[in-house]
Amino acid sequence: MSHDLAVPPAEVLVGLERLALEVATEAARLVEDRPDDLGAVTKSSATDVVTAMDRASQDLVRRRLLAARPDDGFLGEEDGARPERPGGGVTWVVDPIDGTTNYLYGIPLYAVSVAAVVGDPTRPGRWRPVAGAVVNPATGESYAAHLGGGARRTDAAGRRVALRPSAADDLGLTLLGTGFSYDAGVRAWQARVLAHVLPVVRDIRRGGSAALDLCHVADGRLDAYHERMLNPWDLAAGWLVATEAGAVVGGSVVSGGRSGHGDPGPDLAWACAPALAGPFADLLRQAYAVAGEPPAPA
Ligand code: LIP
Repeated sequence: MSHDLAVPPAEVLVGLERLALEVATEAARLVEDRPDDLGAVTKSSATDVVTAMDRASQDLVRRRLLAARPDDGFLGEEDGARPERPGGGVTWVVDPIDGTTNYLYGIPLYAVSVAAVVGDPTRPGRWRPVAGAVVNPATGESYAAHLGGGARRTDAAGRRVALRPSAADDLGLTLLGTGFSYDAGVRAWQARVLAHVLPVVRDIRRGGSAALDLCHVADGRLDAYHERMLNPWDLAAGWLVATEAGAVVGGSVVSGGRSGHGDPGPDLAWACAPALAGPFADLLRQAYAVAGEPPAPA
């Protein structure tokens, strides 16, 4: 993977967003044409599932992206990683179906997430998204953004809106998204964090797709979101959509004293309406302190 954080020029970013949206939309159509037998098998645990459609979606996305930009790098959830070649410029970070459990159960909250990033997405804090798209095949809604270009949502009827996060400024009225690990030990720790946070906020929503949760902070359907143990492909495109919409996106809150909020990563990814940033980061810091040292996944 590249270590270069140089951002391509604006006209290239516009093209990267267009390509991400086009390919994610094509993969979403494939995913929605679901077979009777999804060919589901398990990965890191009995509940961590991958289906034949995850793999088919990733194969399509990888093939179309590298046909269009043969020197770019690729990092997908379902294997197939390839480093960027000289002259490539970006690495594509792809979750072919984010929210696979929802897809398996037929719950319409899953998405194809495609992001172009600079830097090395395998090294937390050493990369950033510069263009991306998140497409929900079940609703036909798509989210897209590029660095410095704002964020947009287009519905199934083709109506497009510019995205803004909510105006929420009171934790007690905050609708908070979150998610939980496939690892039971990590979930037990996450339950301790939730026990601290839940009485403070309005309510929580566990949507099941980090990419859509981040997009829902961008469009105001959630006031805030946090989750631990996310992979780069879960968060890359949603991170950019939320940031470009004007939400605040951050990472680990336990290493206090650092300026700013840091980058989202496996330790912690969070996003919120701008007026909530200070109190929400403090709440997470307190909750993590109360929950104690998080366990490594088994
Ligand atoms: C999912 C994430 C979600 C998390 C789930 C799962 P996947 O990704 O998007 O936020 O809570 O446990 O990791 O596995 O469906 O691509």
